[in-house]
Amino acid sequence: MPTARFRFWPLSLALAIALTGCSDNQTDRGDKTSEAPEPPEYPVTWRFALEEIEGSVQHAYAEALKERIEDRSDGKIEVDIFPYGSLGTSAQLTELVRNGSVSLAFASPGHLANTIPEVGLFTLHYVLPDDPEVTRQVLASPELLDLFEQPYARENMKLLGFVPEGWMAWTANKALRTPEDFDGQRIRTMTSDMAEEAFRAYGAEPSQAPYSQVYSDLQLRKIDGQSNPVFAIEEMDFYEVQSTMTLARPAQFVASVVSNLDWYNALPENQQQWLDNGLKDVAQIAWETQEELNQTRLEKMLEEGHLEVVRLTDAEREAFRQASMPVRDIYLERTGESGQRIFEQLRQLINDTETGSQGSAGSGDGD
Ligand code: 6CS
Repeated sequence: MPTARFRFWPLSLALAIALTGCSDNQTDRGDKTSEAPEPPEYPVTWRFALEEIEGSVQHAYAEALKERIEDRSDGKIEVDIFPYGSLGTSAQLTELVRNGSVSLAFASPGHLANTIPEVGLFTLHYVLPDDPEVTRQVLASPELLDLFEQPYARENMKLLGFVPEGWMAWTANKALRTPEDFDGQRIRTMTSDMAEEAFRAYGAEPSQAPYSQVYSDLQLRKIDGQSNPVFAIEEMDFYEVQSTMTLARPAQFVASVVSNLDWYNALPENQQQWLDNGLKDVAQIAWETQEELNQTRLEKMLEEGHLEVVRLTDAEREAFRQASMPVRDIYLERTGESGQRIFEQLRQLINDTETGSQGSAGSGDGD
């Protein structure tokens, strides 16, 4: 167990935070009895809950956002970062943001898709393009955020941005070169039904588990494999208890940054701007960070020699792409018109972006 880097104290802190309520935020919009709102008492603290530990892509993003917001607000806003292990599992973090106990949180679609079925889109394989520059542009586009605004708002969350964290890689105790290689493999997925479907389509026996449980389940052989970006496989030490990592580039790991919707809407204008501008500032930094972390940690694992790395050929990937097609129908059945609209518009957005960025960078394995 990666105890040196990861400790899990879900109940105590989560409870303390739930009891003390959300950040010490302003009342200037909520006080309906006074005509001129009281200026907020500064500094105001915003709590930011992460699904990943220190040193991760989410942590680098949160640190960069904290710096920008604290700078832009001249210290009037303080951002407190809670790395994974200090508050709870992804599902618990989503609850904390929905009930207003934390201001900001990461919420990965793989965990969120039971609550917001539309985000199950990001668990589908071979939907996002191969070209990393196109992917970056699509995920950063305001049009994509608009598509998901309502589904998040329905659950009292404000979608603030999508953060790509790199290609998903599969680890197991054998190479996974063909869909048949998945036959009977017990593969851990994130905690939504949609996340399981991608692997069921290959003949695997998927099961859901929180991130914090994956290492011990692999070590105890309760599961045979799992899927995560390379940087995470290294930092969560999964490579210690798996023999082989297969690079099939099936999907980007995409996280979303969210806040409580009422909290966001009640922010004074200047605070909303500090937040919105801070988010814009960090989008590019996040992209560069994930590229760097995925590359350097791949090199580190290769150097340590624990793990065999298998890169699939285009023909091998094509077999997985074919096998993954029925999962799109499952997504469309579960999301109805709303999912259909989002799926079609995403494809349109990809086409438009590809047309507009012909001649951009190559496949950028980074995986
Ligand atoms: O596999 C998971 O559950 C997690 N993986 C990453 C890289 N980030 C957060 C998520 O919870």
